Amino acid sequence: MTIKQYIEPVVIISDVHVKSTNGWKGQIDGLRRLWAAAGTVVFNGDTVGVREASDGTSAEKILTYISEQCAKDGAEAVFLAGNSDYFLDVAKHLLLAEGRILITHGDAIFPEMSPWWDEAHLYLAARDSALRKMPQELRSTLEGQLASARKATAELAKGNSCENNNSSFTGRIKKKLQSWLAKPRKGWAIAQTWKTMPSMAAKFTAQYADGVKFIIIGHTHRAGVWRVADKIVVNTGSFAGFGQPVIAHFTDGKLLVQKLVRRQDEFFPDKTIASFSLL
Ligand SMILES: [Mn+2]
Repeated sequence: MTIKQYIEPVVIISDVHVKSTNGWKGQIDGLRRLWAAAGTVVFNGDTVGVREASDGTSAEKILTYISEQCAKDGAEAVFLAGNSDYFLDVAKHLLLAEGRILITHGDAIFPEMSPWWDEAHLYLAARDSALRKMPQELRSTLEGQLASARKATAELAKGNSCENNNSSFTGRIKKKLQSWLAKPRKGWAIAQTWKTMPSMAAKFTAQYADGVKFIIIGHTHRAGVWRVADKIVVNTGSFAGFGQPVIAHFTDGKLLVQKLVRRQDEFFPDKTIASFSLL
């Protein structure tokens, strides 16, 4: 496998979830301090959640704007696909440090993608079918697993957009009611997912990328660093809502995880909460 040389320091963030409303440029500008000293910024999935913002700007154009802001600050932006922006024509993972660090959004580590989700069972079936259609030797590889996750997400999105177009007013009310009723169950499912996420990430790494020591993900919107057996799991969290994201920072054989502070609409790197030497 060939690994591209990325200019260090490499900064990794996830789940920016750029707003689809007018404030999207300001939101991106508020992140510039995060890559001020970086050579490369990896946006580890769910950077955008919609194909088009309300002002008509496409997801691809929003990414171009992000790339331009990074370039102004001397950093190259690298985008990976998450489950919300599965449609982007970009990779779903990246290996750093001679393959010892795996960066991927994290939806693929759960067979159901988002176990708290109402349609988890549909996704599970779609993922299963995508895997069954794959040549056997590909199924148990990292690439095969990630491809099946992306395929299942795309399958489901296709189904949902038909449903939305045809849904009646009473149908929509019914759906809303159902989602309110499901709230306590959902809260429990999210808490369960947060609990199992480190072990699921470590298991996924051991199964499909065993040479990897560090797996850096996002997706569950809960930031943190965990050691599970011989793997280190880093979750960089999310910028959506009241999320408390962190950044991972790789340079000179050292991996740091840094807290961020938010002042109004701007994020600034703060205390280092974990540091690892890969040398
Ligand atoms: Mn996600």
